Amino acid sequence: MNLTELGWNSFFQKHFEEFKEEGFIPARIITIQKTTCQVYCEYGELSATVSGKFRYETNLESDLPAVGDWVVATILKDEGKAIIHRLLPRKSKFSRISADGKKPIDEGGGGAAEQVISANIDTVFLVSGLDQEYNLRRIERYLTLAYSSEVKPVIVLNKADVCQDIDGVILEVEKIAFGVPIHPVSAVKNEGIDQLTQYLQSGVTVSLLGSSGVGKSTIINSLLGIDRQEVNVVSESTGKGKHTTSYRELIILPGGGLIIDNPGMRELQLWADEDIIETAFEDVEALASQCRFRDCKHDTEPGCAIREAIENGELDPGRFESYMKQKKELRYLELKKDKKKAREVQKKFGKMVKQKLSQIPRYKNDPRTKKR
Ligand SMILES: Nc1nc2c(ncn2[C@@H]2O[C@H](COP(=O)(O)OP(=O)(O)O)[C@@H](O)[C@H]2O)c(=O)[nH]1
Ligand SMILES: [Mg+2]
Ligand SMILES: [Zn+2]
Repeated sequence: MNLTELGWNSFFQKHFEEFKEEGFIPARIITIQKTTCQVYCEYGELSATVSGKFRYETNLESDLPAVGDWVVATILKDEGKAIIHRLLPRKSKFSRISADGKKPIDEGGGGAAEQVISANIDTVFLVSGLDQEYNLRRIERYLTLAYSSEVKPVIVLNKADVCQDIDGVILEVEKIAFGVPIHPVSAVKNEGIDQLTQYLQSGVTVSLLGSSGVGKSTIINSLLGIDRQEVNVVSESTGKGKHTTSYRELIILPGGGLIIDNPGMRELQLWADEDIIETAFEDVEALASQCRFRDCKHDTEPGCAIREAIENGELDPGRFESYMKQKKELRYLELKKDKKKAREVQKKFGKMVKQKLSQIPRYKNDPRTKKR
């Protein structure tokens, strides 16, 4: 397998240079299970684990490998396995708030912890279903995420076969997605899927984002032209003779191009910088700048350009609501992020103190010994 076909380029090459001499090789993460991953490298597909040192030195979940990451690895030739020693810098990434981040710090949660969903993405397909689950506000959320990741978004409206008014929907989506390409498709009927291949040139990585059930896997099957089950569900015998199923998330398409499925995505917890709202809600921000008062809450203030625009039908009240909601959400996240940072500093300091303490020789009845 050629590294360029896997998405390798001068950006990664530059960062890999310092490791080249020492017998390290670059590898790309294609799937992650609990403690092992599958990687692609010049030797093909291998299972890999993160080295103890790497894990120990990493305080943040987001600094560990995610699907799509390029890593610095060594090969254990006899075992046909790889060890991951480092993460190469990411060109782009999608993140959300990790499950751990939902609990407040004083209840043992991690404040707002970042969980990287996928890394080194060139283009993202924001997939929605045109069935009863269709929701313009959700597309807005995914767009905010795409803008904050600096990845080129493409809106894919799947299940066109069950939609009565595709043109109407497209008009509506166009209004919230300035200049973003929109493709209505039907994955089950294999209609419109060929329009998507233009984004999938060799070495280009496309990630699919969308709630579960919108048809991401079906789209991938359709692009592959074969049932993915046959291609990707690899049964591995573990030592105990138990069969586990490894789910490959980064897939190489026959025509070149790499695609990342994101299975198990439930509702989207935004992870973005607060100021991305200016890009995602350019239209609302432009109106807000015309309000009489700079700190207008767009509530009851006189001379509010936003309320005026809503009254005369220029601004969809639903979009305004989304704007206020996302703004509030990201402001809140910003506060939680700071707490998280504080905790990390504490943790690092704690580690240092522990290390120093362990260097002091133990004495009789030393509480450090007793604790064990
Ligand atoms: N009507 C219709 N159903 C679809 C289409 N694409 C997928 N589905 C159905 O939607 C359900 C969820 O599809 P799946 O690919 O598993 O969604 P995922 O969770 O996003 O991967 C399945 O029952 C599919 O058969 C489509 O184009 N039209
Ligand atoms: Mg799926
Ligand atoms: Zn206002």
